[in-house]
Amino acid sequence: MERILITGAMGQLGLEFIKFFSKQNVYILATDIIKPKIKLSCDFLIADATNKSNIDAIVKQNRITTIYHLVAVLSAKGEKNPFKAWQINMESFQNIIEISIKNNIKKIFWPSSIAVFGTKSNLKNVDQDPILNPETIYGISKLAGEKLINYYNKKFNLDIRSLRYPGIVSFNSKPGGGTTDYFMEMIEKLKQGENYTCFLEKNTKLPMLYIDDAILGTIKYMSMNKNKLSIKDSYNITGFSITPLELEDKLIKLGCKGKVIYKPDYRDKIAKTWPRKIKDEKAKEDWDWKVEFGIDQALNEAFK
Ligand code: AKB
Repeated sequence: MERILITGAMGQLGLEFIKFFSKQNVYILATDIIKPKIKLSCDFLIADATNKSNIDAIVKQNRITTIYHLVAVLSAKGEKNPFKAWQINMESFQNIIEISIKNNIKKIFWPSSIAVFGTKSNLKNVDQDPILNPETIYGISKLAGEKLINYYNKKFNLDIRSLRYPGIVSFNSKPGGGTTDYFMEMIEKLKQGENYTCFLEKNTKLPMLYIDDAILGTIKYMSMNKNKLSIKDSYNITGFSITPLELEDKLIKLGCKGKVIYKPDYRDKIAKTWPRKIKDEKAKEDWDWKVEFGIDQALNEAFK
């Protein structure tokens, strides 16, 4: 039986991966530095992924075969303390690599992000392999991780895989510390008839992806034969692109009464260094990546 360790499991992605894996015939162990706020359908341990010996012991004791390493300080929070963000993102990443080599871990998943792109990446519609000049510490750590994935794949024949997620849209699990968080925040406020102060400029367009697409796509990608995957670092994937104003219009049409006040801050500057659209042809070609949900289906879920 596959025995999966999920680190950073109490985040937006972790909780959804737990939900998905709970319905499969696999063992799941979730870890995080914060306690679960809800009852989990799997085992849970408090563990800091920057503590290598502790994670190593957990992997051994629980006979882990696969790791989803989801620990990350995201873009907006990272800019508040870049040294800490780099330390957490990279130290935990390196620990997982070393532990995986030592313990013969079969497969590792590590999410990358649209934050690896930058103003030189042709942001109108970015290719799989453009110039990459990330301008946030989060983006720099994701790019470094991508390069290391390629290196460790070659050097140690480690099967570590990665996807460049756009902003993830989810309503049951909340994001935290990201630039694309505005999307869920605006919906939550306007749905309650409250006003929302948006930290992005109204026409700042960003790519987003509904959580179910993100989870199912990741699972499909992880199940592929490694030889079929021509991209050895991280694949572009995307769902839909939207501006805050377009989202506001849709929410008004859905009957929301609250207003949006636009007060762009440093997060808008971050968003302006990220793509408006993403080309995900390589993922479509290599592992049949498909999007099922558009913005309207995602909003239906939010208003269910
Ligand atoms: C963030 O906004 O920092 C993340 C991301 C796009 O990686 N959601």
